[in-house]
Amino acid sequence: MLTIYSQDHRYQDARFELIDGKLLPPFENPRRAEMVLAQVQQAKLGAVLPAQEYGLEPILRVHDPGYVAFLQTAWSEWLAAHGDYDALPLNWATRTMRHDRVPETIDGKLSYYSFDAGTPITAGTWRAITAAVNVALTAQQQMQQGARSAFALCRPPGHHAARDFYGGYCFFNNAAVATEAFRKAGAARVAILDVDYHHGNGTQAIFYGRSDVFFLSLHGHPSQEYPYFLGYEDEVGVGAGEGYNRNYPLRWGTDWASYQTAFADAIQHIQAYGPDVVVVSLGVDTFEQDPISKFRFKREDYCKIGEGIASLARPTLFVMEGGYAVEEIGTNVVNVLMGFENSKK
Ligand code: OKP
Ligand code: ZN
Repeated sequence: MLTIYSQDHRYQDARFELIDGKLLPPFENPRRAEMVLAQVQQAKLGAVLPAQEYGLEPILRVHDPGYVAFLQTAWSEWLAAHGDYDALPLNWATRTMRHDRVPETIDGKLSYYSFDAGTPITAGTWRAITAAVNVALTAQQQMQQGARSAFALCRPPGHHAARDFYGGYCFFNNAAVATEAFRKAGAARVAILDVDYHHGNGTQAIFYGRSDVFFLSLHGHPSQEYPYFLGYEDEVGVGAGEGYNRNYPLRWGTDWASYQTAFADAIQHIQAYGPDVVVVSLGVDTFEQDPISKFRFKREDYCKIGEGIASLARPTLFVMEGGYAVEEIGTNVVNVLMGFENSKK
């Protein structure tokens, strides 16, 4: 399997992350992608190719122009207002407040366009997030040119980012941009399977009213786990999209034995949908040693994820999302990809 990688992910390198009331070294850091790349090379998964440039047009098929423009200048505006510190919002428009006015100042715009305070904007954020999209689009183009599968080693991740807001370490929704590129290239139906520990709220929201993209997610139950306000079972899509969204919220402590029924159900629904392409939002923060998550996956369980996806026998794009047990992240990701490769027919 081909891997697409860009070193420019290193430009997203925050000084700290606000978590559990503490300022800690960021869980979402450059070593994550470096460890995955090292394992891809060690396991001889296949060639590693650099990303091509695609500009803003494919991003604007998913994201709001005002949001994209905000991200492009957010750092310089923050730097001018406050100096060389990571940019973070501190309040949000909750119930009874207005969502129909975009504030003029950088602090107001950070609040308007985000949903958490755990996602710092830094000097290099724009460069890193455009590179991550280009990684996903390069992988998509390789498949358009005939590759049966590819691994987009994106960083930062994307599945929490919606049309016009960021959060959960995510700014541009890499998987959603690749999905729209597949549609533009002629795929009639795309299924997105999100196996990251956290619900892919951004991806769900982007495709919620559509039947041409079927979103399925297995994740920590929103009554216990981030992002808390989306990811319940009764979210089935709306209008033309009704029936094309499926959530499998699972409780803290879920291990492979209690995951596999939901996983098999998701695989069966994807096969019944008959997609031209499967996009996998691949997070390995389901791992038992993950520092911010509460599932109990073991190393070898990741092979079974890959095997289950391979049983679909469809063109498959893997897009990197979360995973914060940095020492093991590469092994776990490569176990999914090798499980897929080794059980292909
Ligand atoms: C991004 B991805 C845990 C706080 C979690 C944000 C997590 C973002 C995960 N106590 N904060 O889905 O891996
Ligand atoms: Zn996650």
